[in-house]
Amino acid sequence: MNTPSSGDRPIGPDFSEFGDVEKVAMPRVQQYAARFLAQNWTSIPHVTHHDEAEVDALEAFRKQLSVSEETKYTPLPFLLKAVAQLLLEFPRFNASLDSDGRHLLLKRYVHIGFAVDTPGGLLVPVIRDVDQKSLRELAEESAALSRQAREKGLSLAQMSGGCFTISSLGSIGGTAFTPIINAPELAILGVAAQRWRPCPPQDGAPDSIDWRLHLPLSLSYDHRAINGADAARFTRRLAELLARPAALT
Ligand code: CAO
Repeated sequence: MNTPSSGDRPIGPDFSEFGDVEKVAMPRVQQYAARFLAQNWTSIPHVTHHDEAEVDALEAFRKQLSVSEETKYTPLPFLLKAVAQLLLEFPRFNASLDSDGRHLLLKRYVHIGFAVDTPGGLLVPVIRDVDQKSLRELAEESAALSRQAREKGLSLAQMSGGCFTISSLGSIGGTAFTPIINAPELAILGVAAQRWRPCPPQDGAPDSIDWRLHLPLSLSYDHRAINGADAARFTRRLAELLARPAALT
């Protein structure tokens, strides 16, 4: 039962008036993330732009690669590879706001973080120089970092220096969400679960339907530095790159 003592001031209602309550400690990672997320959510003017990519070819290609090679390919390494290319094409997404409020600091390196759901809370390992790594290297490094995050945790150095973050909830589900920007980064890509949708046939044949696989994309950006048109161009180009997966190796 939660009975506040002197010095233990409740910040909300005393729920014990309504029934039994158990007080449990939040894991340290969660406590740290809570402070960081609250600060970012309240200090950054977020907008989330939603789009989707057709990924039939990507799905077939990654399954074929997973069979022919020993490495397992999920959509994540393809996203890392495509986003790395986009960060070079759209330098504003690979930047931070200068503290003087009048400049952008454009980064000449491409380090990308990705959110990992661990029993203790959310961790974000950063893969360095993603633009210089092969698809296979990215598949292996992201799998190794996810495993380490869940089993042993990560050092601060492994979670520092990111330019952009990817948060993929695709293996769990959902249609879209609003990821919170990982400051001092300016944007974060949320990915939900891919799903088959009926579409008009590409050859225009009447009375027929094509089923195509769609990957939902949710791009949150800092509106102080990035405009909606930039975000729409970014996700459209991402969809183009994901539609030609063989070029992403
Ligand atoms: N749609 C459908 N299936 C997907 C998918 C998507 N968008 N993305 C991945 N999958 C599939 C994978 O292909 C794999 O299936 P197969 O074994 O059949 O190939 C399965 O889901 C499991 O994938 P995974 O989770 O092991 O690997 P991953 O590379 O897709 O993701 C990681 C790794 C670390 C991103 C993920 O495990 C994770 O922790 N996600 C949660 C991140 C999170 O909590 N974000 C929220 C932050 S905001 O609060």
